[in-house]
Amino acid sequence: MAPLSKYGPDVQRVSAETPVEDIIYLLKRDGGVFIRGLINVEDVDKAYDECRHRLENDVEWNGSFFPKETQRAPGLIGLSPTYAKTQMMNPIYQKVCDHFLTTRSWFWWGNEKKESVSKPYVHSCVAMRIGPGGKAQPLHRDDYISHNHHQEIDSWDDELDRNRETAVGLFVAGSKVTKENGGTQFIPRSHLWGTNRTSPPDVNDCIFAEMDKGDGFLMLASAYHGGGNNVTADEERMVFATFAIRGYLRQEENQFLAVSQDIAKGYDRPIQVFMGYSMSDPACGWVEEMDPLFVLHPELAREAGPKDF
Ligand SMILES: O=C(O)CCC(=O)C(=O)O
Ligand SMILES: [Fe+2]
Repeated sequence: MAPLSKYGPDVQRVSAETPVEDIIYLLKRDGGVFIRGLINVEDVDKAYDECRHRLENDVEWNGSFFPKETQRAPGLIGLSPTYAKTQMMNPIYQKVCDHFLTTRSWFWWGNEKKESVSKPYVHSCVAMRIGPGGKAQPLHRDDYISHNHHQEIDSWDDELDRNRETAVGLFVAGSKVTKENGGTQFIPRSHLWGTNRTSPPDVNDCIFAEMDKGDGFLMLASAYHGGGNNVTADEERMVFATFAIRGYLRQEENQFLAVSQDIAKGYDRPIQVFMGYSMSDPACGWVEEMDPLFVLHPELAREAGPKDF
């Protein structure tokens, strides 16, 4: 990975017009990058309206991962078509996920050498609103969910690290997000750390994901981070969080149960595929030995019919 000298050493804030290659470079270097104005403010407001009822009727979390002041709205695909279309399917996010999370492997099939390509799909989609007084989350790596175990590295190597990440996150600001109202705490370059470090992640090493409404923060799931402290008297910090994962790993949020088939049927094909109504090649995800897309589109059964993987 050749360094791009136009970028200073800090975690960068780039515009949505930045070439995606640069964004990928910055993620490999720093583990996270801010994209200013990633999502139209009107679309963010609409997505907020579509999930507000769920947020406001949330059940208090029992444990330390979320403070009682944080209200969540999981299952965003079922709640907010605007979120699904404008955030989860955002073209920059999709390209970044394709880059980090597509798995290519070859294997013998008798005498034949076969290659399989498994594409990423959605892992979880949750809106999180931290209310006044909410305490910071423990710093964590989101890929602990997938038992990802890391070797310590000095810098990213395109060949050696092609399968390093299991998931990629996108946080979109649904309100102004500041250090004071609970902006995500994030340790730059901690995606390079080994799992077996003997000291815990230190909040003094964090930067804060301060954003205007509609800005995005892309983050590799191996980077240490956590929701921040909301020390304000009256501000709510609203963020939409999307994660995508390699196609052969289990989704964090089970989209087949979280989103009704009727709602899934109403979405267009790329969203259905990204939700998991698709095969992870060569052979994960089938139903009746067929591509699961046929469940939403029975007319595809003949075309999808049982065949070699
Ligand atoms: O609320 C945030 O800023 C981060 C949330 C988070 O890291 C998580 O829920 O895993
Ligand atoms: Fe997290």
